[in-house]
Amino acid sequence: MADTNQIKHVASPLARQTLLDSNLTRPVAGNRPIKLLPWLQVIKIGGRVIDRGHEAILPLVAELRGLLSEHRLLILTGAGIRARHLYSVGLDLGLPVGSLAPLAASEAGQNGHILASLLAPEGVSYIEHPTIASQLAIHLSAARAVVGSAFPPYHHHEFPGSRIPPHRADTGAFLLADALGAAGLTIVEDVDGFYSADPNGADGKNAKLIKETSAAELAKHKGTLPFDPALVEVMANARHIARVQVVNGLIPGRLTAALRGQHVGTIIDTGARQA
Ligand code: GWN
Ligand code: ATP
Repeated sequence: MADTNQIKHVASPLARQTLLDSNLTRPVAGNRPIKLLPWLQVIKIGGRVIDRGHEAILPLVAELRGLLSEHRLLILTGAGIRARHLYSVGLDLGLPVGSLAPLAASEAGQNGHILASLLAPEGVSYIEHPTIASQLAIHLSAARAVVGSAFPPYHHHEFPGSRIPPHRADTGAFLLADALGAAGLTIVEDVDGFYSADPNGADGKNAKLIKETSAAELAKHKGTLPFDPALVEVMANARHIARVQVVNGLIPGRLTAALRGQHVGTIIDTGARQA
């Protein structure tokens, strides 16, 4: 019975804390997490790029193929136009946000399956969410890159603050890149970067490309963004990813240049600080 006593009295600096008081938990939980895959480059491909079909997809696939000798990649895909359609049908039927989240996520997954099929000759496969969660390293030991869904698998746990799932592909890609301590995250869009206003909107002609910004500035931006607003909130609490570059995936060479450290789109400074 002495053993049972030992287990009951296992020493832990948090054993007597509530976990709710950050002043008490900080000495134990306030340090920086380790980087799990510090050599990994994460690329989020916008669903709207894939929606354009072969004219946009094939040059991008050729570019990704060319990057494989330089980088080890986690390529994550967004949901695009099919998710917009899904939201409109689902909202019309009154579906709750927790039902819409997995339905939209499945569209992101489909785009990933499409991209992975085209990269299959290079040894690239689509890997499932549970595989990303627990077997990413072994898959990246077997191949230079893998493809997955950028959507976070929140399902019925999606936050009920709005009717459209707030945590979508950009947020999911950032959460993963930051959690893995990746070398970088590049977001591939169908526009040159973040503009003062939607370049495809009514006042598009007057929109100006903003080449450098920060999560704090984006949080104050009044108009629309080319990514989920939740991404900005998550960036403010980043632990590793200090900068994200948003680039145009319709212009060959931009993604390659970004991964070589060149400034070819909008660079966003996140809230990540060296501890
Ligand atoms: O189905 O394309 O993973 O990688 O959020 O869950 O809705 O699932 O509910 O491993 O677990 O549709 O079936 O689908 O996109 O998410 O996957 O083909 O349980 O490989 O079965 O966390 O792919 O899918 O949609 O990503 O984003 O079977 Mo799909 Mo997605 Mo596949 Mo995944 Mo969700 Mo699984 Mo999951 Mo569900
Ligand atoms: P998914 O999230 O499904 O992957 P995506 O990222 O490819 O989709 P959107 O989320 O629609 O696509 O974001 C890209 C679009 O955002 C652009 O086509 C552009 O019209 C629009 N946009 C809105 N506001 C801005 C802005 N301030 N600057 C640049 N683009 C903007």
